[in-house]
Amino acid sequence: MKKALITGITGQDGSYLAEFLLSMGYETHGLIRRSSTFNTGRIDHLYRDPHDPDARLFLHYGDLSDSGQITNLIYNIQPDEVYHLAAQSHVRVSFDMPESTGDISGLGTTRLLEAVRRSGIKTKVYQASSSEMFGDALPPQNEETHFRPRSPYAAAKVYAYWMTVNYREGYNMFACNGILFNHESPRRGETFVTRKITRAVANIVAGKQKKLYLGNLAARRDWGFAPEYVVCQWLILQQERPDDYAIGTGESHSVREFVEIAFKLVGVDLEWKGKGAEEKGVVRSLTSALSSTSALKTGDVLVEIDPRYFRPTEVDFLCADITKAQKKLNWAPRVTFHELVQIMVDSDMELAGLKSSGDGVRILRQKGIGWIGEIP
Ligand code: NDP
Ligand code: GDR
Repeated sequence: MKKALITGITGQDGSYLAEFLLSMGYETHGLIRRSSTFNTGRIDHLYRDPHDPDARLFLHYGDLSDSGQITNLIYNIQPDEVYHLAAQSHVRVSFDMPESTGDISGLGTTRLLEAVRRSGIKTKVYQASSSEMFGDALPPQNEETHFRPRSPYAAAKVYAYWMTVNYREGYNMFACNGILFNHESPRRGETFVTRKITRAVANIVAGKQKKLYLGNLAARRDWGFAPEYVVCQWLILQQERPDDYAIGTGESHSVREFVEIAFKLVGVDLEWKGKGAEEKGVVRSLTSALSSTSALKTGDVLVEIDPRYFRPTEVDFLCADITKAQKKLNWAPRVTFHELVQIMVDSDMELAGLKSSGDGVRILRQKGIGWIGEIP
């Protein structure tokens, strides 16, 4: 039985990856941080009492700032594969916490690579690199595009990227970078823009929230569906040679488009009024079903700009060129942008206590995305 260690197992990607690796028969270990309240909500459904002879998921306390414990875990577990996903992953927050972001998202990778090197164990390492590293490099971006990081987070990830390449070349380690473009899901953290939008849409329809406050509506991102991307993380480590891959959809959309589609899916047609920080999303019309079941009415202002969400330096336009991944990993995304929004809106409608369209689940069934039956 192969053994894997996932750092960041309690996060969006870590939880889907754990599900995937367990379904592939792996003994799966995860690094978790001690916190004063439970932080394992995304993986609780996978957990079994470790005394259970069939248990294959094991959690270990640790922190990326603690190299002793990381070294310890590598020695004790002797994993075949390490998926290094843990990071301070919020770009806006990295401007408030540049030093600790560098420590965790940058140096954390060095601590892990060094632990693997010193252990002498032939462990393959996946580094969660990011399209944010491209910064203001023109789209489409691929493995050859120069990095021009525009945030403390991106700068830390560029450092981690090069350390991964360095350990591969210097010590002959099987160490790879997946340069993943934005990927989302019902399990996405609530402060990332997609989830913030779908959650707000559902709460506004449910009468639990009045408005959605956002920052830069013009930013364009290449948004894909997270469960499909964790398969790539695994595929990257199954290749004959270690290498780096850009993973995305090859399509880019603005935050504004995401907002419009999400509202449209629940029956709200929005129009935009004003410019810049004064721009507002106003109800142009509602479906008759929605006008009879909610307190919403034409002319309501549902979206406003709050400059607090602007970043000192923004990444304007990301769009992936995935030629290499298509060719070498034989991978292509199946869930489209519109379907992604549908899946997330449906899930948040249900969380808000409302009936969803059911189309999100239908899409997943249709596409045969089976192993993530419990997607939300
Ligand atoms: P999340 O923010 O959902 O998860 C981050 C994980 O890192 C959590 O498990 C968190 O633990 C853990 N973590 C944070 N700080 C530490 C620390 N000091 N020690 C140990 N663990 C820590 O991120 P995603 O799942 O979305 O992303 C996974 C990785 O991929 C990240 O490195 C991210 O930067 C990168 N990435 C993500 C993309 C995306 O679009 N999602 C795109 C490209 C790269 P806790 O639950 O306790 O907070
Ligand atoms: P990003 O994701 O910074 O691309 O990093 P995020 O969803 O935070 O922002 C995407 C774009 O939306 C704009 N935006 C807002 N963002 C947030 N969070 N909140 C708002 O209210 C808001 N309004 C507009 C942002 O300015 C930005 O342009 C994510 C993370 O998962 C990283 O860890 C990962 O590396 C990259 O994706 C690829």
